[in-house]
Amino acid sequence: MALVEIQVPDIGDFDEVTVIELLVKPGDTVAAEQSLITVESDKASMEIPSSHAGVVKELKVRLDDKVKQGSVVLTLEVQSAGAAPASPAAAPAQAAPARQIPTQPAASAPTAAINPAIVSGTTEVRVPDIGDFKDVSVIEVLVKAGDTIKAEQSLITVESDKASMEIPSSHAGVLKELKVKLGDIVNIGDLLAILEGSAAVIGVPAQKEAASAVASLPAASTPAAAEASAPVTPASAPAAMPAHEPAAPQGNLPHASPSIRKFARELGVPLAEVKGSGPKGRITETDVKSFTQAVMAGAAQTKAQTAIAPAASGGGEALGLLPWPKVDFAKFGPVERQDMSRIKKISGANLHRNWVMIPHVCNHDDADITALEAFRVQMNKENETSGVKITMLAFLIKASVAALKKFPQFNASLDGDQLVLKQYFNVAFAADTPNGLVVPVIKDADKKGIVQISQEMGELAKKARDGKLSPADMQGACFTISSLGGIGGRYFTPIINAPEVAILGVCKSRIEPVWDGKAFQPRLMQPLSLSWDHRVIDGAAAARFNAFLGQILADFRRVLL
Ligand code: CAO
Repeated sequence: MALVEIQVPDIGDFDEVTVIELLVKPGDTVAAEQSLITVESDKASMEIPSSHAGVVKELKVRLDDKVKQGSVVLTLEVQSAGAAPASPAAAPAQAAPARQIPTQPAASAPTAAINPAIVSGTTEVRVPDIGDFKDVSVIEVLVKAGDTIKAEQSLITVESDKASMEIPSSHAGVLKELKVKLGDIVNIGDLLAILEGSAAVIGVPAQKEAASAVASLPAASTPAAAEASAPVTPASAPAAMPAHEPAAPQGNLPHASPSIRKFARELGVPLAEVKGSGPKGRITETDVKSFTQAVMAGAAQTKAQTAIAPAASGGGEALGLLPWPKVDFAKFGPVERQDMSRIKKISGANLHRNWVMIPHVCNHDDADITALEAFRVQMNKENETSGVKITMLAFLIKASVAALKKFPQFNASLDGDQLVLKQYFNVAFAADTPNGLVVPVIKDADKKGIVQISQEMGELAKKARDGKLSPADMQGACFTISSLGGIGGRYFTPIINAPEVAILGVCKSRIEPVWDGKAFQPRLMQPLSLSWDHRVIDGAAAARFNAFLGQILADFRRVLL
C-alpha cells in the first residue's frame, strides 16, 4: 500500500476555478478515471478524474475552494507505490497527478478551418479549437436569427459527459443564420453561424501556440477571449479551462455539473425548472431527485405555471409553446408602460397555475330569484337588520353551503391520490380592489345567519379595498363565489381557486320572460356559472349542484330542510 496525492491536472491556462461538487468521500473506493470533484468557471464546468485506482484517505479540498493546476485534491491509498497512472502517456513525472490534458491539439488543427472567414459582408463563425475532443453535443442554443451578437457572446453550449461549456462568437454582428440546432453533434471547424454587419475579428493570432493547453480560439491572445474559449473534451480527455475568476453564470444554462445535467437528461427533468439547493443555487443530484418525486406526486409546478405574469414574460416555452410575441408597440403609436401591481403579479401567477393545472369545465344555469330579491329589498327597507345592508351575495353564500353539504365532493381538495373531504364550510368571495383581485373568506358560513354574513362581507370588502386584509383573512376557503352581479354581464368562466375544486360565478340578474306552462311570466333570473375540476367532479354532479342551488335561491325555505 502506498499513499498517492491526486492533483488537479494541467487543465489549461487558467488561474483558479471553484470546487462546486465533491463526488467522493474518505473511505470510498475509486476506480482510475472516476470523477473526484467538479470544478467550474463561469463558462464551463468539468469533472476532475482520478489518475489511479485506490481508496480515498483524505480529501484536501472543500466546496467553494479555489483550485488550480497542481492543487492536491485528495490522498489515495493505492496498491503499490509504483502503481501506474491511468494515462501513463499523459502523466507528468511528479507523483501521481491527475490525468494530464493533451497539450497540443491546436497545432494539428488547420488554422484556416477555425479562423472565421469574412465573405462579402458576412462572417462565418466556426467551432474553435477547443482541445482534443470529438463529437460533443449542442445542449443549448443561446441566440436566434436576427439577434445582435457581441464579440465573445456565447452562442451555444456544448457538452461531453465530463464537461459543459459555452462557445462564444469570435465576431460581432447580426446573426443571419444559425447552422446548428439542439442535439447536433459538433466538432472543431464546424460552421456554427453566419453573421452579417460589422464583423471585427478579435485578435486572431498569426500562429497558435502548440503547447498551449487552453483551447486556442482565434481570440486566445486576449485574456477576455481566453476566458471565452471554453473547451470541451470527452471523458477520456479532460478539458482545458478558461482563465478567469468564476463569476455569475451567463446565458440561461442552469447551474449544474455535467454529470447532473446528464442525470437530469436521462430522467427527462428540465433543469431550468429545478431549484438548486447547493452553493450559489447549484443544482445537486438530490434536487433533481426531489423534483422528480414532486412531479410524480403531482406537486411540482412548472416554471410556466408559477412564473409571475407569465403571459408577459414568456414562459410558455416550458409547455412547448411558441414564445410570447415581442412587439415594438411604439412603432404603431404612443404607448405608456406601467408596472404590474404586487397583487396582480401574485394573483396572476396563481390564476395561471390553476388554469393550466386544473381541467376546468363550466356549467351555466339560471336561478329564479324574484321572491328572494323582493324579500332582500323588503328587509333592507324595513331596516330589520340593525343597519346592516343584506346583500344577494350573502344569500348566495348561504345557498352554496347547503349545496356543499348535499354534494360533499364540492367541499373537497385533491391531495395526491386522495380526496380531502372537509367538514367545515368556509366560503370565499372575490373582491375587486384598485390594486387587483383578492379573495377574503367567510369562515364557518354554515354557523352564521344572512345578517352576520352580510356584515362580515362588508367589513372584509372594506379591508380589501384599503389593502388591510391579513393572510388569515384569505386562508382556509372551501369554495369561492365570484360575483359580478353589481356590474353586469351574462355568464363567464371563473377560474377555480386551487386547491378548491369548484367556484361559482354570478352575473347580473334581470327580468326575463319565463314560461310557467300557460303563459310567459316576468321573473328575475340570476345567471350562475359553475366551474368545476373534472378530476374530482362529474358533469352530472355539477348539473345537479347548479340545479339544487337554483331551487334554493328560488325558495330559500329549502335551506332549512
Ligand atoms: N344581480 C343584479 N344586481 C346585483 C347583483 C346581482 N347578482 N348582485 C349585486 N347587485 C347589485 C346590488 O343590488 C347593488 O345595487 P344597489 O347599489 O342599487 O343596491 C349593487 O349591485 C352592489 O351590490 P352589493 O353592495 O351587494 O355588492 P356585491 O355583494 O355585489 O359585491 C363585492 C361585493 C366585494 C363582491 C364586489 O364589490 C366586488 O368586488 N365584485 C367584483 C368581484 C370580481 O371582480 N369578480 C371577478 C373575479 S374573476 O376576475
